[in-house]
Amino acid sequence: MAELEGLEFGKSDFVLLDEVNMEQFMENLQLRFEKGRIYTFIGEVVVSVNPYKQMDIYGKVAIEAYRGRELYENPPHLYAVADAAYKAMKRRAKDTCIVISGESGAGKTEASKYIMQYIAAITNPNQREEVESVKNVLLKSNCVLEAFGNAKTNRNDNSSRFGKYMDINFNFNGDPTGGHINNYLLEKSRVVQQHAGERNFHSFYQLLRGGTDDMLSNLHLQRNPEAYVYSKEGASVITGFNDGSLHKAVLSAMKVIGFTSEEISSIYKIIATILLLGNLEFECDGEIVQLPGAGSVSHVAELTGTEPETVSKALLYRTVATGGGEVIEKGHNKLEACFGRDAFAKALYERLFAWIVGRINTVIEVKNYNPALHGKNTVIGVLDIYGFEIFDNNSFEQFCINYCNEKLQQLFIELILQQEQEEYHREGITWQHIEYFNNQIIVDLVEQLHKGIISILDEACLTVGKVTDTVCLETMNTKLGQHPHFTSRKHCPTDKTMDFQRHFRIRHYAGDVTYSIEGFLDKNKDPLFQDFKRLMYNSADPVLKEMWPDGQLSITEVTKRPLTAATLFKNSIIALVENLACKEPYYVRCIKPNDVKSPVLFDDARCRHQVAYLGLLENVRVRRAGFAYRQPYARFLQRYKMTCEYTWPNHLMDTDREAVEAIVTQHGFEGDVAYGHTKLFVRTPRSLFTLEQERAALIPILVLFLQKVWRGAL
Ligand code: AD9
Ligand code: MG
Repeated sequence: MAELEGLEFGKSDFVLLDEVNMEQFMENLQLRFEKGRIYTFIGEVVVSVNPYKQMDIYGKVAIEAYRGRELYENPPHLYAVADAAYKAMKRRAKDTCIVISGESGAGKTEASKYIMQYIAAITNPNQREEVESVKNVLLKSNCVLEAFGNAKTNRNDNSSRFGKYMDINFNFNGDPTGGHINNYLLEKSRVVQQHAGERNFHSFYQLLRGGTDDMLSNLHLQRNPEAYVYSKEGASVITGFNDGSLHKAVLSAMKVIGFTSEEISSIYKIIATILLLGNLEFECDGEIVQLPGAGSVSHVAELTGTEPETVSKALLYRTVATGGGEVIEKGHNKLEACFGRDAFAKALYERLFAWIVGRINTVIEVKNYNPALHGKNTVIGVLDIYGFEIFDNNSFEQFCINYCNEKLQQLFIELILQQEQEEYHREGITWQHIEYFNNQIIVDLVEQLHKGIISILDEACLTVGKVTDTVCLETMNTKLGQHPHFTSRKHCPTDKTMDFQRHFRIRHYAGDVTYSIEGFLDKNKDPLFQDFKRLMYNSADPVLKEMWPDGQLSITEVTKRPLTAATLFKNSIIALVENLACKEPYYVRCIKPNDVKSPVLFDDARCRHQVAYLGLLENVRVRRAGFAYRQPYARFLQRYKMTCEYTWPNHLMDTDREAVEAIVTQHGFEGDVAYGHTKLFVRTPRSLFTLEQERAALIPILVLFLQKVWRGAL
């Protein structure tokens, strides 16, 4: 609370602002940032501003200060939220989740790591070996996933290019027993192409810069990333990471997790294969396309446990089934061959990443858990998913990422704003309605069946014959032209910033984003010739083979059209949101203070924009107008009846509500509560804090008393 920190650091809860308006909010945010107070509460929500410098606030002393304490007892911190989620899980056997949101570079991944470290630090006081090992794997998995799933972008040197949701399971003691990681839409297009100044995934540079000479020579690689088409962009960029030493850290993390040396060797063979594939060039001899670099093909064959001839064949031809059921081989033209090679490289990486996640899951999944023996298995979920992205050129990936952010914002609105207001209404509590923007309309624009953008894309992908990106854009313009969040020629025919042949624009909750339609259909269809799948399925390398089970189908068996990338993503995000919605949510809202990674610059306009679109002001208003805590009368009574002479051990009043009133009156905070139909609402945490303290002081006395009764001493 502000009093704990001193007012020179500003208000530590935005709820305490004199007036809730943008000016005061920004003033407080800036003051706290400049004073090194990067966290501020809005009730139970933590607002975090990326400090862009190491802060001495995460050590053992801090962990001890937050451990087991109530949210409002200490200055705002990620640890306070982590502890609240943990306590709810342990005390009330509630599944909880911590949703970390904010734009790219705002500090989500760092926050998720601190939260996990905190949970690891406060659990397993008895140092039980099996629990320590689970914790170790959970922590080490970050290092591996970041190596393979993160990359330098123009927004963030260590940008997560996949979404991550991690469940940590706990036994009745509150110790971690295992976990599960879900990954969402890895940005695989980065494997073959990066924007100027950006890099491929860290893993490529780590191997090239950190692998031993022997290792690289066995993988037929040169040390220099500039030697490879797929890694040369950004190869010389200094990122502040030491790729070489990180490679060693990743290797050691993989060993701790339990990857065998054969598995680790297969992983790096795949990385090497991808780099070599990228350097393969095709030559045209009339109509016929050839591969002049026979050496590289044999290296690819060696690394993938296949034969050079079959590799060449898969790169140059595709097998097709004719209408009459005949199977023929069709030679590629140069463009098709390049497209096939790149699609193969992307798929290799995507499957490798999914396999790594799956492999970690097999190690951490809860085994032999018997609820009858061990009590209810509870869960804390931590969501660290890519932030809202606006680039100069926004493509299919940004479209998916921003759609995902719309869904999460929708969940936030539903859980924090809407439900809050609806509950007051239901409970008959006087309440002034707060206006906020409900982004459901944008979610519908993207995902609605038959009418939404994803449906239009899918339809274009399924149409036989050549539907081009431009034709698909035309359909969108026709079908969605009237939509208030879809900018088309109809809306602004004179807008010079848009080329209506190539662009469409969505008015997202976080701002307008202009997408370039180019490549949308290919990325959505995500085709990969069956020949590559079969090639990999027939690999002598068991790890690689395991990643390609669909390669066993022959071309005549591949009849069913696979779901498109956008639909698969949509389904996974809907499932994610459903999963989050049934947990008790805790929120960390991250803000990026500037675009130049400066620890001192507070870019007012940039921050103001984020505060606005994250809906933080509405959040404060709802919170301020509302009540911090609420509990059904019976539960409140159960917990605090010992603190009041009229209710202990049992009350004699007509209803639980009356008994609760007696407790409230005895402690003198009548002015701080409201009585709903079924629940008590408490406005400030302080009242509850007093009760908690009193209860905590009484429990040992009570225990002593009961022990004496049992022993017959009384
Ligand atoms: V993205 O959507 O994955 O591109 P994030 O995850 O929001 O993004 P990230 O956590 O990676 O951002 O933070 C970006 C950088 O800011 C980090 O690499 C750190 O250099 C810096 N950062 C963020 N949070 C902290 C912090 N609490 N202390 C110190 C921080 N530095
Ligand atoms: Mg991240």
